[in-house]
Amino acid sequence: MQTVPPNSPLATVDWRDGSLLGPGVQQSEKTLGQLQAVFSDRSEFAAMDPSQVVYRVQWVPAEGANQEGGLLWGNTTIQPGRVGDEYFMTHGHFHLKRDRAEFYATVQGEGMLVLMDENRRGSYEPMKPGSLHYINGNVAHRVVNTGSSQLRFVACWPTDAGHDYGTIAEEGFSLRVLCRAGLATVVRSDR
Ligand code: PAN
Ligand code: ZN
Repeated sequence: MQTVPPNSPLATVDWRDGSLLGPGVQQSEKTLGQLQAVFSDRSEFAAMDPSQVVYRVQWVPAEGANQEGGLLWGNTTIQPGRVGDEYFMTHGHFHLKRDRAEFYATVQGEGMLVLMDENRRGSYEPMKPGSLHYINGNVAHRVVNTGSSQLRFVACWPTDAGHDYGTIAEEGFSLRVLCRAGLATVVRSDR
């Protein structure tokens, strides 16, 4: 009988921090300067170094770009920090294909997953190691690092979801997470 050789796994996840290793792994980073539209305190923002990295993303495509029915796997690492009272966070987005859902699961650190539907109804979920979050389609999502160490989470989302950053850059989220008297506090932020 002939033995059957295995295929290689897509990549390796280091479960200590959620990071990805493998030839197909891609990465990007967002600096403070690229997040000008999202922080509310413009004068504090202007005094900070725009080249400072706020978060890094890794992902591995499992199928060709925009493949309907395909999935992507990735992770995000958000540095601790604040612009004035407002914690470092991701830009946040709706998916371009609005009905595409997503999973997030926290590996390290603490934070908030901030959600907003297309009628600007906001909600949020605390993130801590092990917390699993399901993001419905048609819901914008952003992660805020409210802790004093890196916040790291893994994610799985449809290959053809895409990212609509423009709506958030123009209209913002309806909730903001601020440090008030040393505590992470969620406030309304309607425009
Ligand atoms: C995540 C996010 C990642 C970075 O992979 O893209 O956390 O956040 P922004 O895309 O808002 O900058 C995801 O939600 N993908 O769909
Ligand atoms: Zn997403």
